[in-house]
Amino acid sequence: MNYSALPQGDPEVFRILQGEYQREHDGLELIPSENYVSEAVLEALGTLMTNKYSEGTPGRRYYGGQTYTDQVESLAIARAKALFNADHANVQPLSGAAANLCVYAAWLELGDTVLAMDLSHGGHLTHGAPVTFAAKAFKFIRYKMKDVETGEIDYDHLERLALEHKPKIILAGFSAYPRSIDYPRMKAIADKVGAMAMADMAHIAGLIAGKALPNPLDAGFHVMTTTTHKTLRGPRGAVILSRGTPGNPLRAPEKTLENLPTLIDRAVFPGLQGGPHMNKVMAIAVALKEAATPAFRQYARQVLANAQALAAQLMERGCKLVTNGTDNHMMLLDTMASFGKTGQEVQELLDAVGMTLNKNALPDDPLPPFKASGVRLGTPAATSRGMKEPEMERVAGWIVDACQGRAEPAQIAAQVKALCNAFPSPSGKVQAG
Ligand code: DSN
Repeated sequence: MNYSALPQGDPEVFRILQGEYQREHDGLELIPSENYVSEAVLEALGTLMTNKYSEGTPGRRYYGGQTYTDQVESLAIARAKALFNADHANVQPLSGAAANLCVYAAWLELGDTVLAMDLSHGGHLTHGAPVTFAAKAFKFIRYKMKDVETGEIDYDHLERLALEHKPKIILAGFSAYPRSIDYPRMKAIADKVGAMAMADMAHIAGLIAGKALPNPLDAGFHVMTTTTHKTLRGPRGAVILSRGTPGNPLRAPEKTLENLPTLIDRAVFPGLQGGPHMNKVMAIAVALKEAATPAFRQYARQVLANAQALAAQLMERGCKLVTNGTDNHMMLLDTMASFGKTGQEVQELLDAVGMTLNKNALPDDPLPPFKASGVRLGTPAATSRGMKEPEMERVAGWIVDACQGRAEPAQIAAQVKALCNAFPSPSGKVQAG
């Protein structure tokens, strides 16, 4: 994009933007939750829609002047519903954490129980980690993998926990789990104990939209939350999708599964948020249109193919992956077992040669999270640049060479930069002029 007002108005900020552009242009992004938005999404995000307050929902706002906010939010809602086969979508949550809290607030009373994946087995902080406010407000019970060598969730134990604790929500979802989830089995357990079935699909929403992975809503889940900026390739934001009958959010409905859409709308506003960010809603609408194209389906398939290739190449070079592979876009590399180095050490080593990933606790990790015994890496961003299996083979080689000290860091860094420059980011350039 060409910038004219910013370089003149605030050269200090523009220099920082140029620095980030260069970092993204020259570096290989392997953090599995990051991606690149298109220039169309970027343009929508940087519009004057940011000027407008629009508390409420389309057609039922508290302030005047809502002709165009209503149009754009209605468009985003319709696109989200069509893409994910949902009865209702709320596109206002400011982030994934806010979206999850809104669902808890919509359905639970203080002290109610949620059954969710253990943080150290791949669950997310917002699924009840003790440091969160949600963990003070609600009671979280945790399920785990049965066997970390296969990654299969222990569904029998999950069912026993559900029967014992009678949770109000059974939550499927993760931020560091490389395997598939048996949604029909989890939904059947939720039905058995009268729980709401909720899926947090933040990491794989783009792969669901691209029909490369199954949709929990098709398996009967009642609610699905997702961020919009990971595999979905939109701006930073979130969407709550649900089954049920959307009603008038100005009236408090009975707490029934049928009323979930209205309960969720009321939990978002006025329950937990104020005015939505309409420039972001506009950018989400653009990203959802892109995600409905055949090209995006091809992208989703290639993300998985690249992850398979990267995992296979790493294991061929002697690396230990948690669960010995992946079914999705990410993998967890056991850096202690593979290189005798902590996750933090490997993160820093690879940062120095232009490859970005994140240290990550492994299942029941004895090390503290700031050191960790592994790293988490994935293929969504590299695939957005057009990289395919041959590039994944080179990436695996550089990771192992850098961690084993088999090549000069400067030499690896030069190769990483040359590869990245040959596959430009879809977010375009940052230029003054
Ligand atoms: N920070 C996101 C991730 O990396 O998985 C989730 O919050």
